[in-house]
Amino acid sequence: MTAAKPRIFVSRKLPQAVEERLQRDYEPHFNPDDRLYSGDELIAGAEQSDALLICHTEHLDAGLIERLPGHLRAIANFSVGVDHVDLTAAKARGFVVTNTPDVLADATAEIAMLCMLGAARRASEGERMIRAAEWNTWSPAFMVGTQVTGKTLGIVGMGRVGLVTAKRARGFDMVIHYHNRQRLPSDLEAGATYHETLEDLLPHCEFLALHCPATATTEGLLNSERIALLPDRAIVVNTARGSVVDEQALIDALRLGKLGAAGLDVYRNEPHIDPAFAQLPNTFLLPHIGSATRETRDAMGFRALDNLDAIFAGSEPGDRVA
Ligand code: 8YV
Repeated sequence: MTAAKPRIFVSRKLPQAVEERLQRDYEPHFNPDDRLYSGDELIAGAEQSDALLICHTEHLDAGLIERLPGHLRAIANFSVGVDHVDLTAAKARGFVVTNTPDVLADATAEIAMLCMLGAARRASEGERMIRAAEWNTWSPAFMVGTQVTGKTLGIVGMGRVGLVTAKRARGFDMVIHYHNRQRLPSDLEAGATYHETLEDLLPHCEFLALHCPATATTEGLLNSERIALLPDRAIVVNTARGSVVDEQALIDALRLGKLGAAGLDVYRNEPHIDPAFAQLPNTFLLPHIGSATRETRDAMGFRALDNLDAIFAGSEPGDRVA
């Protein structure tokens, strides 16, 4: 008799190749309609499963983790960010938690560059004008934005995504400054200037890109006091998490012209974001699509499955976060 395959509760619809591998190696419970499950449905799914394979749309707070069945072995995330899972609570219950680092750095850095360019060159305004058939003039003063080439870029969080963004930005002759918990070795730094504190970094940043994880330490990191330290008309880009920004402070600074523009892919309370962002002319807004390429979504799924494979083979998964 062959051993029963581990049962995996898959919370969202995943790429076809990933679901095929799940079907081959596991006993998966799929969500073909890609419905958002309630907490009760996640618990019910977990009752019938050996592991959960979830996205950042599933919020596993301490209360929910307390209700998960003791037989559950693992929570594999289809994401690099794990702020939607209370890691301390999961660890206390003995659940192995994994994420999918590395594989989304290129895709997310592309979106950081898009946000930077889109915000600086007023791409949203131009797009909307054409789509509304309102383009009826041209003059030397028309749609004048900020040049990206040669400007200083401050990167907060020089992890995998931050490093790729720095590399891409160098293609625009940008001068890189960064703040990170630790200074990088010089080969990774590649000439970038390290600042031990954010306060030291911010006055240098004509552009500021946020690439740090959402943690208790980074909650509201970009607040009004820190925005005040940026050069006037600086441009802020966030492809990390909405929670690292005090959104009201950002909106006020955009409204008052302290900041020139913002390019945002992430927000607090997604997808019900603060409507003020869409009312401001100087924002370039995307709906959390940092990792949304076919290549990357496949790679994220395979990485999550590599982690599950290791766990059910009795070995240490490569990307254990709890
Ligand atoms: C995805 C992300 O939307 O991986 C992350 O942390 O923010 C994203 O790019 C998410 O992974 C889907 O669960």
